[in-house]
Amino acid sequence: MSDLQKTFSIVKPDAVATGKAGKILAHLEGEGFRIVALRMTRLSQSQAEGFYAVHRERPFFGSLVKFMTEGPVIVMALEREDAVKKLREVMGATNPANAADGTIRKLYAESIERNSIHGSDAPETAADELKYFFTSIELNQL
Ligand code: 3AN
Repeated sequence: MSDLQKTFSIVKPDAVATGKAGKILAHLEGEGFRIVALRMTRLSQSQAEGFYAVHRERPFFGSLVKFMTEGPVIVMALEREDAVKKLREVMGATNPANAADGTIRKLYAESIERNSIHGSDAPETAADELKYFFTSIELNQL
């Protein structure tokens, strides 16, 4: 049995705006994730640019930042065994057209950009992304 691990997730603006946030949270809890910390917020331009800095040379960067700042999002710290890898499985492929049946993106995403959920892609990324949005007290108090 592996140890509990934390990962970072965002319910993106498309999913919040279309009333899918509750279903996505229920889906995550149903897959064994515990919600450790959660906040509704609206990303500023500089917060979104900083968060997606690894993608700044990609052609879709400007559009991605515009999308991520268009409305409220829900940022979350999630915990379970093997959380980083498991969240990526439960989310499904980046492009919902390629996502497996039953995954969150297959069920709820609109397009490769408006794809309803973010999940950290590796344990090191998860640590950085959790720190970007939450204090150590918020991540450890409950
Ligand atoms: P994932 O979210 O599956 O980790 P990344 O890290 O490659 O995928 O991309 C980050 C975000 O950038 C995606 N969630 C999506 O919103 C957007 N994105 C990725 N690829 C494209 C693309 N080809 N066109 C438009 N947006 C994209």
